[in-house]
Amino acid sequence: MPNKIKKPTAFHWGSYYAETENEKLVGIKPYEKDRDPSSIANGILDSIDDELRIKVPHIRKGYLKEIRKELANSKTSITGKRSREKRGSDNFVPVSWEEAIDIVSFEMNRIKKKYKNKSFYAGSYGWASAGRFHHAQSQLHRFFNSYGGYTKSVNTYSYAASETIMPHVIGLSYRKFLDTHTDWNNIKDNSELMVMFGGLPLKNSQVTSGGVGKHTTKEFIKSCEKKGIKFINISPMEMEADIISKADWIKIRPGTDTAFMLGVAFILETESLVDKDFLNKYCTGYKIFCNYLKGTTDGKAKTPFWASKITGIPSNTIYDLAKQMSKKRTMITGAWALQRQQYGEQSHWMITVLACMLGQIGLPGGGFGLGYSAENGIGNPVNYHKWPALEQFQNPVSDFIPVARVSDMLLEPGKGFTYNGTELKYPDIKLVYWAGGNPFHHQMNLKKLVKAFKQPDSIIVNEIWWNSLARHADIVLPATTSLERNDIGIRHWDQTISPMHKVIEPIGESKSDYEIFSAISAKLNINEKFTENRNEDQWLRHLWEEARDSASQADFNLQEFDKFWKNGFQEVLSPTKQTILLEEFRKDPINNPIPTPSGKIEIFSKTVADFNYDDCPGHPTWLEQDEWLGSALTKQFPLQLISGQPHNRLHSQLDNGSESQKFKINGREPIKINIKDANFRNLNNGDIVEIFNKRGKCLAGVIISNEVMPGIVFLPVGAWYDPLDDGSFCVHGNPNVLTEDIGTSSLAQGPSAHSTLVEIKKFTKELPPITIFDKPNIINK
Ligand SMILES: Nc1nc2c(c(=O)[nH]1)N[C@H]1C(S)=C(S)[C@@H](COP(=O)(O)OP(=O)(O)OC[C@H]3O[C@@H](n4cnc5c(=O)[nH]c(N)nc54)[C@H](O)[C@@H]3O)O[C@H]1N2
Ligand SMILES: Nc1nc2c(c(=O)[nH]1)N[C@H]1C(S)=C(S)[C@@H](COP(=O)(O)OP(=O)(O)OC[C@H]3O[C@@H](n4cnc5c(=O)[nH]c(N)nc54)[C@H](O)[C@@H]3O)O[C@H]1N2
Ligand SMILES: [Mo]
Repeated sequence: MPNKIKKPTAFHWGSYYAETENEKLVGIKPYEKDRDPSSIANGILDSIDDELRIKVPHIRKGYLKEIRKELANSKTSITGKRSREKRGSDNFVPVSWEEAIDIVSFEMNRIKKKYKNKSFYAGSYGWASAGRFHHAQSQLHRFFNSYGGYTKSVNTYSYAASETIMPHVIGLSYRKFLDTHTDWNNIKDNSELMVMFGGLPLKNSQVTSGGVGKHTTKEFIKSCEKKGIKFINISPMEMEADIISKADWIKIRPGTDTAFMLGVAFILETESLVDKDFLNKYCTGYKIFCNYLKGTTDGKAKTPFWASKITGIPSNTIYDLAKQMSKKRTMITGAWALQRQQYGEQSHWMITVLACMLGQIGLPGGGFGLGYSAENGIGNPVNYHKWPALEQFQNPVSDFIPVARVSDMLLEPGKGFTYNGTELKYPDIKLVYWAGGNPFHHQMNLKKLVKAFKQPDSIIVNEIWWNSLARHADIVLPATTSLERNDIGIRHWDQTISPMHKVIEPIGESKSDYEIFSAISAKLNINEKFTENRNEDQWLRHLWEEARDSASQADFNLQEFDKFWKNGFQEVLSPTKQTILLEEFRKDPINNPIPTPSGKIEIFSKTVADFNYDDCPGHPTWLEQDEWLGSALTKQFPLQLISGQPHNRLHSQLDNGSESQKFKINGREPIKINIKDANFRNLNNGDIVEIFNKRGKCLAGVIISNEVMPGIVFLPVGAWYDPLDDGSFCVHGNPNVLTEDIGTSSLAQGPSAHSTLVEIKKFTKELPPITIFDKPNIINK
């Protein structure tokens, strides 16, 4: 009889039972209470022990040769000479853990002595895996803070522009803002109209950072439709949620939402549909904004006709929508994608202003929300609770970068940049340490990143698979997946607590990030500080005890650790009341002011205006992006590329697994294109095309689809970067060879991926092979 065992676990995309037979992973079955489980999990079954797993430490050949020589003569000749040109193309040499740890600690020591801690970059953005303890970034930051600190990164790729501007507008931290979104039950019971900029991308609600217990978003959308709520999708794309909700589709040119909303605002103002009492009592700066709206300040009234020319939407549609919105209990939603573009700050701010003009903020089913369905957690009814996390210690280094500015930092040390009212300089980075993220997936303009990665002396990476990041490193340390270690899955947007059992032994000699940093910290004499003398089991018990303490303070109980571990998934924190964004403020703005300078919602922000940024003025403003469907560049590159999230994986994770691979076309990532644009270019389903602009090109397989409007193509992110030539040509379909690496504005400096124009043609030459799923060249010395 095979020995079949089933154990609970959790991923960002759900809670599951992992099944093993004779200690091999054979199945992944969803948690029985999850009625809408995600199939992303299937991708782990055939990738967990595939030939791309990194099984032992590896060091790039040229680097190893130099550093071995230095180590041998370390008393006489520490030159610090590190050749970098072959990064990304060199052979790799397997080494023992002992030697790898010796080399890492030698290099860290050398750089700390010579250049100080600010020359370490451990901003290391990325989603890593679910689990409170083995969270790669937390481990990395704790490790570096134990060693005197590092240059860090701030904000996210997800919503940098929004998370920087919104605190100026509504005062709340972004975390608090997202936590207190009006919940789906409240929307279902009270809303009449949902006006959605960027729709509700249901494919995205398969995940929540830290994990999902039960997927609920689809059910909520269905029940809202059944209740008779009217949905309007203003987007370049129509997706599953729009079909389920029977949404009307208003096709908008990407990047023009602010102009569209100004057109709506113009009608509200000129037809006296504005809630004046709300604006007086709860907002500041409407008058200044209104001067802009009516054209007093710039000579251009933002009429529906004006908006129509920019957005491509008929003026009467804009007019009708304004009327409808003013008559109904209206929830306005904005996708995060709206602000992942140049001047991305404007659209989310303008959504807030529009909601202020309607005066329904703080009322049941009214107001606005940003990111519904971007993750299952947004608006998921749950009693929010602050859970304990691994202590990361204080970072003594004050240098930081806005996260998406990583290439600029590496390429231009010492150069000045602005961020949220401050003027800063890029530090001179000598060592980059990445754990739990993949910049060769997430960074705009990959050719530039390849160049940037050639700047520092050393690049160290903890990775699971031989993806493009591992191949661009000097030292590659093999990390375990979450199925090869014990952990605890808890997240504040979800009611399910998951014990995450170790299911199989680590593949090869891979180690958890905790074990890796414990080993290095022993060499650096910071082991006690880093580990506090606890092993994995002791840490889990310690964190669980902290969770129990915080639970009892919040008046609920958690079982003792051993029972929790044995009993499996637990449901906690069911909500006692519905959440409405800014409800307390609405009820009593004098006693519950919001923490903006005025205590009110800032339609005009003096703080932002005083920063004097042309690219982010003091109130929401229509600013024309360098690349959009109305720009002169469309003569050369007439299509706008939306590189959104993939439905069948999380970013680049599990792209080597079957769940991602089965959708590839001739091995290439699929690109969606409207029939008109396909016919014009003589393209058919299944053709391989070259997508190109002045920055780069990539190949992809054609899907003709009426989900995308004419003028738009949709190529998901996450195909493992498989470069040819100088790095600007990806034969597999990574859209980030095409995207521009510019900040959203001087304010947030966020990523601007969606502001990208391209052209497409059939690829008629011999297809270059995909090589990223073959092992890199590994030699034995
Ligand atoms: N063009 C374009 N680009 C984009 C976006 C876009 O819309 N368009 N979206 C952006 C957004 S919103 C985001 S959030 C980013 C996402 O970018 P990332 O978060 O960097 O992408 P992931 O593929 O999730 O990378 C996670 C990496 O961690 C590794 N990993 C997983 N678990 C562990 C672990 O326990 N230990 C270690 N050491 N490693 C582990 C995985 O193998 C994987 O390589 O991409 C951004 N990039
Ligand atoms: N399956 C899966 N789910 C994920 C992820 C994943 O990798 N896989 N990643 C997660 C992460 S890290 C994040 S940050 C979220 C991201 O969540 P989002 O940023 O919301 O997701 P996107 O898929 O980039 O875009 C959502 C929609 O916005 C539309 N859109 C793009 N530009 C514009 C515009 O200018 N105007 C209008 N009106 N609409 C526009 C797109 O057509 C798309 O339909 O998703 C999360 N969910
Ligand atoms: Mo994200």
